Amino acid sequence: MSAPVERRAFYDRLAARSAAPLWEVLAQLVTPEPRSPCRPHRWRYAEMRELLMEAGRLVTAKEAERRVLILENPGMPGEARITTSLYAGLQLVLPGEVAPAHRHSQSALRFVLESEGAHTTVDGERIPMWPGDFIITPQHAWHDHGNETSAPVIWLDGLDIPIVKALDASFAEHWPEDEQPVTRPVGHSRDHFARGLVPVDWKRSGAASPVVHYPYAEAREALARVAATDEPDPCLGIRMRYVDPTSGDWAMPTIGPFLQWMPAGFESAPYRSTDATVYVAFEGRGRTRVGEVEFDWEPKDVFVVPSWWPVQHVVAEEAVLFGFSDRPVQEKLGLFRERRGNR
Ligand code: 1HN
Repeated sequence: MSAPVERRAFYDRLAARSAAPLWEVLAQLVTPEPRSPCRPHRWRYAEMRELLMEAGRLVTAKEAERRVLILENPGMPGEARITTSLYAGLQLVLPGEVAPAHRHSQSALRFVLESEGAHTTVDGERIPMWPGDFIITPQHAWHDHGNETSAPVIWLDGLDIPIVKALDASFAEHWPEDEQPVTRPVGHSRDHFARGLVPVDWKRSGAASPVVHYPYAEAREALARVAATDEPDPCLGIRMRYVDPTSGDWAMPTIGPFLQWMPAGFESAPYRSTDATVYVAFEGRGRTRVGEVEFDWEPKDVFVVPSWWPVQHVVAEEAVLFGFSDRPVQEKLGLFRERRGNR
């Protein structure tokens, strides 16, 4: 019997014992650098918005529980992933609708794209949603969404679904009514934790920032003021991360959100990092090259950069990008790496 045939027969006997030869797969398991099925991709907001409105005619928010179009990475179709570790979707709540209250192990972020004052309620705090607001739904926080305005509300959801799935740690439950009771005034979490003071005996209970609402008006002013004094990073412009003010750590344990300001005419130097990153072009216009792939973007377009793919932006109009990745996880595991320039 020739060696390959003998080996094949041996592998079959291994498989029958739920075993396999490492030497056949080692090179795919331990790669010299990240090799991901994730692909660079851009979703045009104008196209996605039309599809979302069509979804609005086909299914109610209540029937759907969450009326969301999942942004599926084209390299991983059917897997509800935008990167290997993260989920993203576009959610619509029409005037008069409620997305019913539930809670789960997965953490969520919302980045508001269109709203005239619709709301989400997180653990009894009703949060008014305005364009550019960043909102956290920590793990196991009760949350429902509502729209008592006359305009649709649309936001980008980012969740750590693939991380929780990889760890088989998912629990979820429904609140007995559509909406949870509002037990805290508007601004409650900001009043307690985002003004440089915290209640003296407060003890952390969850893993996320106790601040659940980061309004765009404040963030945008901070970016503008910092940009007026600081030199933009050649790769990242003025990039600032959303922080838990009580710890200085990322605002969420599994997802690292940030804003990135870049002036008109800015051409970023090549940059790569191990955290595949989802971007929303919230203000401005430009083009981004990711390896050999290039796309232009305008307000509210979403794009994704896979792990270790070199990225470069060319900014036509002063831009603010919102972004998020699994960087907090990678940092805590000692896995995060970045490389600046063309090395
Ligand atoms: C979820 O709870 C929301 O609360 C959105 O808006 C998307 C995707 C999977 C699982 C839970 C929301 C979700 C989700």
